[in-house]
Amino acid sequence: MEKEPTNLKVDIKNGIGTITLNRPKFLNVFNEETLDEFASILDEIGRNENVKVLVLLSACKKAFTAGADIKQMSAKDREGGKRFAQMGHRIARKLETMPQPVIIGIHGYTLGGGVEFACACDIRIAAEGSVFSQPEIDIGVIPGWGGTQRLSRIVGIAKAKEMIYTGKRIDAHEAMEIGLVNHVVPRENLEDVVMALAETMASKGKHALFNAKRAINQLHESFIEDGLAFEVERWTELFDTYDQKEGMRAFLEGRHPKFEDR
Ligand code: DAK
Repeated sequence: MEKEPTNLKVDIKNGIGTITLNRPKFLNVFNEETLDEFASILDEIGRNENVKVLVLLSACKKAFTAGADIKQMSAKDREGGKRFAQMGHRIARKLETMPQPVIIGIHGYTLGGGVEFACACDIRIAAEGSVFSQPEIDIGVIPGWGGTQRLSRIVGIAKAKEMIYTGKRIDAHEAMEIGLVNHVVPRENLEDVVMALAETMASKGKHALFNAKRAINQLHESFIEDGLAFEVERWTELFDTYDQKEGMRAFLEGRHPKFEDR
């Protein structure tokens, strides 16, 4: 890392990278400095051969994040606004396309850009009491970091339209009902549940894990035929790996596989 991040904490252990948003005084809102830090850390983790799973958490008691920094945004002209939108877009795209699956552990307010980043992650786990909304309509804009596209795909067009057109808040249970989050857990268990899931995923073979993410994402990237063809290619590629042979052999021998990431 060129410069130590000031608004985020990073930890890498046992194949799991953890990024913790750490601007609690400002409800973890994303200003340009935080977006820049986030982007470089994601680039580094994406390249890190030792990280199999990425986890996102928040060190702010009250919020995962209150979204983009409205103060900073309000001072922007058209060009500045565009640059701000592009910075957020790049981060969401990095989360979505980096090789490692990303698990996000959410508590408290997760608003605007926070929901948009969450939608770019692979698995969302929410604590009881979490509050979600796309409130941009209330500040005269629309979700600008991919929310119109990704939220609609995840919860369906009708629910996404209702959230985006009204800016209404939903709680963790409604978020679960509409498919926005995978699980709702007590606040005090959030980090443990997220880390246990990350450990389970990190115990799998890296190539299979990464190819599964690429193949599933491809469904969103193109028409279904292309997705299926892409899945076949990813599947075929795995037959060149040791882990595929070990995995199938172990199954036939009735034992647990010992994956070696090759
Ligand atoms: N930006 C800047 N400051 C914020 C903030 C935000 N998003 N949210 C909260 N704060 C600040 C408050 O102004 C307050 O500052 P001080 O007065 O202490 O200086 C401090 O954080 C604590 O907030 P509150 O006093 O309001 O605390 P409460 O517990 O009463 O309420 C709240 C917490 C999160 C419910 C409330 O603060 C709130 O509703 N905040 C606004 C949340 C929001 O609207 N978020 C969405 C942001 S928009 C685009 C690019 C990007 C976007 C869209 C378009 N293009 C260029 C196309 C993206 C947008 C967003 O994410």
